[in-house]
Amino acid sequence: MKTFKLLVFGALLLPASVAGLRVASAHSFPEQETPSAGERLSAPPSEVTIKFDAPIEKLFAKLEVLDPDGKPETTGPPQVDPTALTLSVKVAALKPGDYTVKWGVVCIDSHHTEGSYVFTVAGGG
Ligand SMILES: [Cu+2]
Repeated sequence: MKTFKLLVFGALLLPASVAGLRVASAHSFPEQETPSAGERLSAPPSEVTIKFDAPIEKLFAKLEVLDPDGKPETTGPPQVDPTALTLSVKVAALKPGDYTVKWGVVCIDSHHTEGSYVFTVAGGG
């Protein structure tokens, strides 16, 4: 009889944890990147912007732009717009080369997502 009760308890717990996982999948992922991943620009951008598909927490938002040597090229802290969907950062005058954008955000239900991508500033001539 004791064993039967334990089995019933276990069967009740399982669907609850599966439902929990479904809720947890509502994370913030990039919807639009400017410059976009793999883009080759003829003129250097003045800022890098990522629009997310779900609101992000301002306090934990990170956005870095690294030059080919891994040196940061941002000229200020990342900004989150009032809709909490867009993260942007100003960058220095970028020389031709490949630049890595690294982002990390926490969505409003506290889940962390992060990623990186590369864009290229084309050389003159
Ligand atoms: Cu989430």
